[in-house]
Amino acid sequence: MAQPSIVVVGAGPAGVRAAQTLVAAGIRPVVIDEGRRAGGQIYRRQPEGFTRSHEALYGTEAKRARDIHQTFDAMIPHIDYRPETLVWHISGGQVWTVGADGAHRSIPYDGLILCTGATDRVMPVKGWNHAGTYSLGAAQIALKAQACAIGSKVVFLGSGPLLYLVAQQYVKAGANVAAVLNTAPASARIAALPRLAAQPGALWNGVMLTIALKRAGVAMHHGVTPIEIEGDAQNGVSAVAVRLANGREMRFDCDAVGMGHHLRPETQLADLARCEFAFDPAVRQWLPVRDADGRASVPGVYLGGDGARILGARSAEASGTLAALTALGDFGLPIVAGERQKLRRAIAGYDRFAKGLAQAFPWPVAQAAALPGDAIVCRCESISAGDLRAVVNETGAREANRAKALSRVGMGRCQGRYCGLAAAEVIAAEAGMPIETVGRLRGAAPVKPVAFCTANEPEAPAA
Ligand SMILES: Cc1cc2nc3c(=O)[nH]c(=O)nc-3n(C[C@H](O)[C@@H](O)[C@H](O)COP(=O)(O)OP(=O)(O)OC[C@H]3O[C@@H](n4cnc5c(N)ncnc54)[C@H](O)[C@@H]3O)c2cc1C
Repeated sequence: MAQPSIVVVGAGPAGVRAAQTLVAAGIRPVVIDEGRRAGGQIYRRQPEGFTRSHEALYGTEAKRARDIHQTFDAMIPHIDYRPETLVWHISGGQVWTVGADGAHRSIPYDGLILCTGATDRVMPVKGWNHAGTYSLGAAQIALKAQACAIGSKVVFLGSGPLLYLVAQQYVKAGANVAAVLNTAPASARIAALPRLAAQPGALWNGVMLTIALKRAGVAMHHGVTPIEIEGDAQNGVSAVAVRLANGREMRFDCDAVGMGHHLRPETQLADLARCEFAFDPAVRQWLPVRDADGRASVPGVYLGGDGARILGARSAEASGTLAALTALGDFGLPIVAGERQKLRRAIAGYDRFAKGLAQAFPWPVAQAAALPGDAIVCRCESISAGDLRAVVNETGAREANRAKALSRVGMGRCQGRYCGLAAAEVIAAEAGMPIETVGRLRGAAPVKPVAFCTANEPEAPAA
């Protein structure tokens, strides 16, 4: 076969390492990323002209960030790099893209390596639709990319490692953090310690974050039950009301909330590529199936990084490399013997740690069942928990896509990225069914909105 044409989607740690592996083997891959600059989420770069150092921006991860950025920059002459380009569909052996210039292209591939990363996993709270409520990731992006805080007095609410990381980044940047409110009980973190010990460095970083927040005098509570994010349409968020683990109710005044419960893989492109999915009870999510070497269930499609399973940035580098090596091997190109085995072993360690994180920061399932009827679940379409429950009870819709069709939950701009998992929990609780029987919202093209004029343009050949 002539040199295979390989497309890598995503230029985060997984995509960068996948592309680097291909380039080292003499392939010139197409690398597509929606972002203006490569780096992905954790190593998100500031726009040109901003001058904060890697150390100021990435703290303990500065060295790795610099390495990823320099590796990518050095690789640009050897790849077909398409920044600010959204892959909005995959079909017929082609990825369909729209670029910042509005141009629409379809790119055929022999091999496709999906390194699409993650988004926040969010459990709704009554009042989270008030202006000033951001996901944790968005709160971090504001700080990392633009040096802006989301408010002048911020409460962080939810669970997961990002809760503490972003709060500490805000403190370090001089922002006023009113409280860190963790829905996970302290006992969960203690029970998870044996698994978390699989990555002692990461565990230590987590401990240091908590110590830094304590030293900064930030109020921190575990095992909280959110009651409401208070506010009004005129002024936005004004406070967060919660029940503490000891049963006492408390209000924390604030003008912004950063909220999230760890992450979910960004799987819509894998879905459009017709990859098989399997339910993972540890995280209560449907994830694309991949074998130990990164192959998806569809020949020629490979999965790397958090887009397949949330295992963190270091694992993303390893699994991106592994996916590319596997693709090379499948195309009959030579690869170093033993390399894949080393990567598989490393990924197994990250996997154990990730299971520890899932145990330490459980998704607050009971919160979905207890959501008041007027609490919004789908912010894009303003669908409340009551609307969704009515559809379940009045129409018998107990499958996620059916409930979507009848209620419009997950039908807006985010295509269910932010509400899909919570909506499934609301349906499962109302119908008294196990969550896996509700299924998952199917990915649909376009995965993100594209302009009508763009979609209507005739197909143009790849540049
Ligand atoms: C908002 C956010 C902040 C995070 N911050 C941290 C942190 O500070 N520390 C930490 O340890 N972990 C953080 N994480 C976890 C983080 O995702 C890492 O585990 C790591 O970045 C994963 O690497 P990756 O290459 O798999 O994905 P990412 O780094 O997420 O890269 C995926 C890339 O794919 C691109 N992409 C996705 N879909 C498409 C599409 N349809 N078309 C074109 N391009 C697409 C995205 O633009 C992105 O650049 C964060 C996650 C999120 C969602």
